[in-house]
Amino acid sequence: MKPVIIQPPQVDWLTGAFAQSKILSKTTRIADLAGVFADTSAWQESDPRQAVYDVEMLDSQTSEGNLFTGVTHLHPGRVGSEFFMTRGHFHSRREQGEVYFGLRGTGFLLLQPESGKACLESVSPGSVHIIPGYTAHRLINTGTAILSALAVWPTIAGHDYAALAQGFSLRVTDVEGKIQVREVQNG
Ligand code: PAN
Ligand code: ZN
Repeated sequence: MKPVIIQPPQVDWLTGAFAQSKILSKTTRIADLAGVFADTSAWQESDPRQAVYDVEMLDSQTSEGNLFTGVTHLHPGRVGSEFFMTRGHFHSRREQGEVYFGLRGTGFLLLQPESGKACLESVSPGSVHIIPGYTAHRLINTGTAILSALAVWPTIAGHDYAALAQGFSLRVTDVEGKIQVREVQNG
């Protein structure tokens, strides 16, 4: 019997662009991120239609044991002095982890365990980030170009955004051209 050779999806490692497969896309704009940035008046004054990040995902089937593969393209920018970032989440199934791979741009992956101290990992092309279970995660773009990161996570993990309504405990801002990390209470 002739072996079947399948052409798998392709990703461009320099840009994170997928090719040759069915892609699901979602853009998150300033208007979608109420309560996410510390400076509420700066958020209100920002263009609500401005795209903050785009997520492109392979169309995988959700079932126990299956994995999602997606790329987040986080635009450069700030709300007030705070750098653009993803909303961030715990997985609904708290024990489920995830892996992020930095593709382009520079920034941080903010990791906040359910119990314990939050920390930042530097994201850059080639960086590998093992996100353990029970750990909320958020990307922050501290550069002037798009930050793109590839992620692989269990389809059953789910996203719990509500648990972080009070915010993460670290804020990353631009203070006169310098990156400043501040510890805060309740976001
Ligand atoms: C990522 C994130 C993506 C967007 O694919 O979902 O970066 O961030 P938010 O979901 O916090 O808006 C992931 O971590 N999936 O589990
Ligand atoms: Zn996740």
